[in-house]
Amino acid sequence: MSKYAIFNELNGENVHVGIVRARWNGDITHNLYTGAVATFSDYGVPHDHMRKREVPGSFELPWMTQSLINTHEVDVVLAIGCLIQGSTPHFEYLANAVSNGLTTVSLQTGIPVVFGVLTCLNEEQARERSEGSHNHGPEWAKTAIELGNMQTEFRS
Ligand code: RBF
Repeated sequence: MSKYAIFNELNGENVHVGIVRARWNGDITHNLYTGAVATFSDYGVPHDHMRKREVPGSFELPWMTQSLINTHEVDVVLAIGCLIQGSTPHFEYLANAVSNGLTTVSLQTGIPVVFGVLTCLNEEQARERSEGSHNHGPEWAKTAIELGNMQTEFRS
């Protein structure tokens, strides 16, 4: 039995997606991002339906997500970041702010937001979740396609 979501057939050709990547822990978020973009393409999301943005760190993800939504050019946003616990409580503050921020943006705008933020105790955990067949980027992209299609149905 898989603990991960099973996806039914996905077709991304009508989905407009925003993809926001935080540059902190940049090797990790780069892998997550490239895995996600490749999967969007594999499932038919045209390149000109992808709005790509970068921000310095995860704390900035909610604001950029909201800004993309305000353009009315996206049906769904995938926000990608990687928080790695340090020796201060900063990690908890950031993780709370980012998860609450993305939830608030999604519920206040009515546009689905995919939580593509790894919260890891160390770099090894982050690598495990962003490399090879364990890369979470592709799975988040599939989630975004499913939700983007639902969103366009609600609108029509
Ligand atoms: N941003 C991340 O995306 N991941 C992190 O692990 C991370 N750790 C941080 C630790 C400290 C002590 C500070 C000051 C910032 C960190 N940030 C991290 C950056 C944060 O998300 C944001 O970009 C900056 O605080 C500027 O608003």
